[in-house]
Amino acid sequence: MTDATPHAERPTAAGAPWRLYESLPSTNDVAREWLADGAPDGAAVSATRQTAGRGRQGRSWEAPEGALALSVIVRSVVDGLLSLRAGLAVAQVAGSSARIKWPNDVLIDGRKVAGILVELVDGAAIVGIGVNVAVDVDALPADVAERAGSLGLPAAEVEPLAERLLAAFDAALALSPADVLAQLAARDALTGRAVRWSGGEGVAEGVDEAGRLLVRGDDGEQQALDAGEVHLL
Ligand code: BT5
Repeated sequence: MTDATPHAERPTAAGAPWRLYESLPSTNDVAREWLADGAPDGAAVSATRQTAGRGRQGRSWEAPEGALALSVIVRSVVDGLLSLRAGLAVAQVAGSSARIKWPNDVLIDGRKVAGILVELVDGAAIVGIGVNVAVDVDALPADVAERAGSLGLPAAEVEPLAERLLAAFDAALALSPADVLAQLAARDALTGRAVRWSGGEGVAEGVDEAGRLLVRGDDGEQQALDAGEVHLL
């Protein structure tokens, strides 16, 4: 449980409730409590700083001053493309140079400016999105700073960007799987890159409608791989 109270509460563009906090341990955890309390589809929690942000597989996510941490409760479209739908939304608000690196990163000039963590709870999803909106990358831990980037916006832009991101995510949820994949293809950071998995090596060739990475093995066969099975070479 968190004792924090939002500094503001207002509707998203789609009319769902949105609770805005200054600082939280993790917006995904607050969203999870709200979900258990019956939060409606599209309900959102945001913070401009996180003290215990989570990445995937037990990794941590740094969200110091100038960060946006946003979690959206999704009850309507819970499919294997959710993380990519969120990535498309981030890329749209981050600008034309933003690229999506399957399964959950958004890069600018090869540097990670955003990460996405989708958690499934009782048939609903909590889509957590961390964006370095105004983060001073050099102030991140050295190993993170090495690969991180920032949108380089002023701190006053964090909440306005969150509002645009929520609207873009709503639009991305309305896309058909085929349209998600078409939009991804225009922003895909992985296609053509060499990858390795437990069964072999090959080249990334896009994503399928279940959200799996398509790879062409050195044997000429195409396979679909889940996140966690693949390493970039
Ligand atoms: C992710 O995990 O990229 C998912 C991050 C999701 C964060 C959001 S914020 C809102 C919501 N609430 C939460 O508690 N979490 C979500 P993963 O692919 O496992 O990447 C984690 C790795 O990214 C770390 O091990 C670092 O190497 C790197 N990293 C950590 N903080 C970063 C940052 N601010 N910018 C760029 N890279 C970072």
